[in-house]
Amino acid sequence: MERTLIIVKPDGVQRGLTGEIIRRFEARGLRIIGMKFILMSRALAEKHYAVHIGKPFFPALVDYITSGPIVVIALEGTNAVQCARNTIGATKPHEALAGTIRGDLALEIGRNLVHGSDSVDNGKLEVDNFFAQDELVQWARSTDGWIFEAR
Ligand code: DAT
Ligand code: MG
Repeated sequence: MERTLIIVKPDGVQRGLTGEIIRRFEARGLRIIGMKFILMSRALAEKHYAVHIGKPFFPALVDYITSGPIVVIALEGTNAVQCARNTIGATKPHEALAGTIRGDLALEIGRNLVHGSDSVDNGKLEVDNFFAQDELVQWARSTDGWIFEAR
């Protein structure tokens, strides 16, 4: 099943929005298979955001994501990557639609609360960057049949 990596960024944790953010993904129907509360090292931040190395905002991005504790969540579900991105909303909060996490709860791009993988391949890679195999739980939810249509 498709996987995506979600991060409640330091502003989400500091603002007490961790539960509200996780609630939206749970309510969407995505299945949690891993979750932990960590500080991201600069090395991991530079790996996670490697695609942005050299851009003017890169130093501030690394400072921000390493500035305090985060919650990292691995989710599984049908079209998990695109569904989670839609729940998160556009990168720039002033462009994010109302009803999305960023559209409801954020104002600025450098404080946009949450990360979600941007492709199916990156979903797999990012889950593996943040979780060891024994930190991921394979489980069947009692509600799976009401969320995933058996085919
Ligand atoms: P997203 O987080 O929506 O996947 P991204 O991968 O393009 O967006 O960029 C990662 C983060 O970097 C983004 O959440 C905020 C920051 N960022 C991206 N573009 C930026 C810009 N033009 N100015 C400032 N920060 C930016
Ligand atoms: Mg991205």
